[in-house]
Amino acid sequence: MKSKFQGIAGLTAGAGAAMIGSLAFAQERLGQPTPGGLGLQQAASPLKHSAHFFHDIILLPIITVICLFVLGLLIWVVVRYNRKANPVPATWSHNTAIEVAWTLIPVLILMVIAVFSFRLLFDYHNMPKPDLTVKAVGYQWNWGYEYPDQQIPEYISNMLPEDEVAKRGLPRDVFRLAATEPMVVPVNKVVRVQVTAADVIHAFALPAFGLKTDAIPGRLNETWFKAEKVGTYYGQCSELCGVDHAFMPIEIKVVTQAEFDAWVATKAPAATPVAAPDAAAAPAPTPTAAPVAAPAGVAPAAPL
Ligand SMILES: [Cu+2]
Repeated sequence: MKSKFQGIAGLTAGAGAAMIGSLAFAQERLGQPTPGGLGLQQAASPLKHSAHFFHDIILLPIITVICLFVLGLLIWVVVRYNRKANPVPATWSHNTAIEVAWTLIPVLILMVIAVFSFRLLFDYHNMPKPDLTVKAVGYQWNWGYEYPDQQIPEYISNMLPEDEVAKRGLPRDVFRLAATEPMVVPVNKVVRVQVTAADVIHAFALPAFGLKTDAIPGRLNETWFKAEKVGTYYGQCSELCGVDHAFMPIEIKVVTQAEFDAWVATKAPAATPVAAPDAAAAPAPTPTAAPVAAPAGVAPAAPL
């Protein structure tokens, strides 16, 4: 029996060490998942810090204490009240004090959780004054990004093919996370993301910023983030949207204000032709020249 307990203790210690090890490793990876990682992704925005606090400081201790308490009760009942230890069971039922306690205590626990949960919800809801607005539109199966204030028309962000990942010198791990053209935003600026979809329901999600907002056709949802560090951050569509749901990643590149301004200049409407959502199916953009006028005296053709 003793060796069994030693085995369980060893397993627990091993799992704990593995957990600490992977958490330490996860620290090295900002903006992307870690193979074998545990817990939430490293935070890179105020909302994600609040989410970490709610999960790590409020929920996890409460869950752990409840699990250990219930486990202790089960073990106590099994050991103390099995047929051998307690051959003649008591015949009473109901205990008012216990029934009041097991109703009130969970209510109090839920109230504590609710207070912190609402505080986090309000953090999401109370967006500070935005410095920048980006419209993200979900399509089957890519994302379109538009910057109305900068006059940047919508451009399409597809999944980066595997050979292109290698060509760009990116680590193999970011295949299916990296995109052909990322969303680009300046660091330490409040970015308002307006989220919608053109066909089915998608979801705009990026763990490091704590983003997860449904993209619903005919509805404009809003979320926000303020990236704290320059870098590349990855997310994915998080609503099962069809056969290529797994292949519409979200890449957000956070740069300095100067780099952002330079990028905006390259994306100015004069420099880049407007990318249609479905470039293959859409007709080529027509030149902005005035429509050809019908020669004088010739009646325009009747519509068919
Ligand atoms: Cu999707």
